[in-house]
Parts: sequence; C-alpha cells; structure tokens
Amino acid sequence: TAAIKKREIEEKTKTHPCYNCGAHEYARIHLPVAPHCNVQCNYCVRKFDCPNESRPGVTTKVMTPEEAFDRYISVKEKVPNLSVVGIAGPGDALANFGDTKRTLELIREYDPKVTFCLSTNGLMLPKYADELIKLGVSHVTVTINAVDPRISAKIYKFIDYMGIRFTGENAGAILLSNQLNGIRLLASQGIICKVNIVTLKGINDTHIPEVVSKMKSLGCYVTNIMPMIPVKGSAFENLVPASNKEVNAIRDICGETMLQMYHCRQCRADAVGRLDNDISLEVNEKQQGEPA
Ligand code: CLF
Ligand code: SF4
Repeated sequence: TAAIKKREIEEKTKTHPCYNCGAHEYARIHLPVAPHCNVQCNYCVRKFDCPNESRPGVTTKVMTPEEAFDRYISVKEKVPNLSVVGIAGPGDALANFGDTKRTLELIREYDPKVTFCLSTNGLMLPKYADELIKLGVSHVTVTINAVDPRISAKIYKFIDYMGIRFTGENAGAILLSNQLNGIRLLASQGIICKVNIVTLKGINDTHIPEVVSKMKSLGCYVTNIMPMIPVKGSAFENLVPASNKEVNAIRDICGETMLQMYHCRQCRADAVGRLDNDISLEVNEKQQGEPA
C-alpha cells in the first residue's frame, strides 16, 4: 500500500500547476480560512496577505470553513481542470489549524480525489505533520529564508511559540529546527515538499545556495526562490528588492543542486484558476453580489 500511495501522490504532482510547470492547464483554488500568524517576518505587514506564499499588499476577506466549502463547490462546477485546493493564509495555515482542518475535512467528504496543498512558515509543522498526512495533504510548502539562526535573527522580529515570545537568534533557532524536523517528518512519509525562499538583498542572498543544499539533503522536491516585494510599513520597506534577473541568476546556480520553480505568480490567499489566468476578483465580486 505504500507503493500505491506513492503512485497516487506522483499522479497528483503531474496535475499540480505549481509543482509541475507542464501542468499549466490545471487550476487551483486557495481558501482563505487562516487569518492568524505566529511569526513576524520583517517583510510582512499583518493586515495584508502572508507574502511567504501570497502577493503582499493584498487584503483577502477571511472565510469560515463552511463558507470556504461553499466556494469550493461553486468554483468546481465552473472551473475546468480544478485539481488543487490550497490553504495559503492570509496568515499561517497551521496557526489556524482548527479551521484549516475543518475546511479540508468538509472538502474531502465531498471530493475524495482533489489534491490538498498547504503553505506554512513551519513553526507548528512537527506538531501537525501527522495530522496533515491523515487529512490527505500531499503537497506542503514551507518558507525557509535561512538555515543559520544568526541570519534568521535579521529576518524575523519574533515568534510566538508555546505561549512564549522569542526574539533574535533564539527565535531563529527554534523556527529553523521546527522547519527542518517538520520537513523530515513529511518527506519520510512520501509527502512532496516545496521550500519557498524570499530573496533579501544583503541579508540572505548569498546564503540561498546553502539553504537549497540543505533542502535537497532533506528530500525536498523543489525550491521556489522568490523576489521580495516591498510592503509599506514593514521593517524591510526600504530594502532594495532583487530584480527578476538577479533572482533568476540565483535560481540558475541552485538549479545545479535541485529542481527550481521559475513560474511562481505570488498568488493571492484567495486565488482561483490557472496560474496564468487568476479569476479570484471575478469570483469575489460575484459572491458579494449574491443575496445573503
Ligand atoms: Fe497554492 Fe502554493 Fe499550493 Fe500552489 S500557490 S499553496 S503550492 S496551490 Fe504556486 Fe502561487 Fe507561487 Fe504559491 S504560484 S504563490 S507557488
Ligand atoms: Fe507575515 Fe506570513 Fe511571515 Fe506570518 S509567516 S509574518 S503572515 S509573511
């Protein structure tokens, strides 16, 4: 049965538009059920969507699991090739685990086949890895910007963990060890892991190849090196963002180590449709226009 499961997950990867650039005719839907976050990244302003996996500067309306389920059903009827349901904020999927879990349970009862995908900062991954697998999540993204707590200390203002707020290198060390152990737990069970890395010039840009080598050694499937899009009011609002050319150059170097993603669209936390044709705004408008 382990072999059957492995084959099933391989099939799902083939129709996942983020994990396979050849799967561009397939669509995904993000269900924005996760408003809270347990980390403060210096490039993020929390009233907007989590820029670890979403377009920063966008504010998404949060849904209850029941509302999210209704949206899934109505979108599934209209969007052909809808292969993936993702939970990508607007905060952290695992800092809102109850609602993330309920949403996936509702959908799984209705649709036994659709691929479940989730993105997280990884802080709570060791705690929930096993539950995610039981819920049928096959693809998990963790944003890991550094594998050295001294560098992490410059990227994260704080983490809230076990009721305590940690800062500096302590915060970086706890976050990193949970991210790495979380990925180990998932990868050992055949879950496909992607690591997002936000390029922060002068902070982690020269360190990124080391992050990628570590991810390769943990059995990650792909890394997605992204530009930072500056957000007004964030601690990094004045950090000069890396250009597409600079990001592509880092991807090319890291491509010698492992598979790289070049087609990320830095989607909204309520994205709907194909990566090259997002229809979330239409879907939002329509839903607001419908009688309550
Ligand atoms: Fe969504 Fe992310 Fe799953 Fe894709 S997005 S949770 S892996 S289904 Fe994709 Fe969008 Fe880039 Fe993310 S293009 S921001 S990588
Ligand atoms: Fe913002 Fe996402 Fe970082 Fe939380 S994990 S602080 S939502 S970028």
